[in-house]
Amino acid sequence: MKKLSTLAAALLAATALTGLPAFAQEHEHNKDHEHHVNGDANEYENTKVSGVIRKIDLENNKVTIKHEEIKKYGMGGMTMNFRLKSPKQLDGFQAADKIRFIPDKVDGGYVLRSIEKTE
Ligand SMILES: [Cu+2]
Repeated sequence: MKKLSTLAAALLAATALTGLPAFAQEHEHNKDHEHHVNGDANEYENTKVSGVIRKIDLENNKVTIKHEEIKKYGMGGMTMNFRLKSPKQLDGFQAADKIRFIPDKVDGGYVLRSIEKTE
């Protein structure tokens, strides 16, 4: 009990020092501020992303692509893996091909929705 009252006293002292406005401000937080509606159309949903195929791994159903910025996911340029919907997606493709593709996020992973060669 002694500890508690000491703590309470300390809190009171702190409150007295900082004053109440700190509390008030915190509760004035704007309730309506930016609520994002789920399923809101992402303006980059169908944007094609440029990249270069680094490695094709059909056994594991994935492809490594060095890609430019992916605005849909706020992702900068990097090299990363994408899961294939089907190994056939990469028929006629090989490492070092310059491509344009559309990624999708499925179950926390990235999937290659579509892919085409550039030039
Ligand atoms: Cu990435």
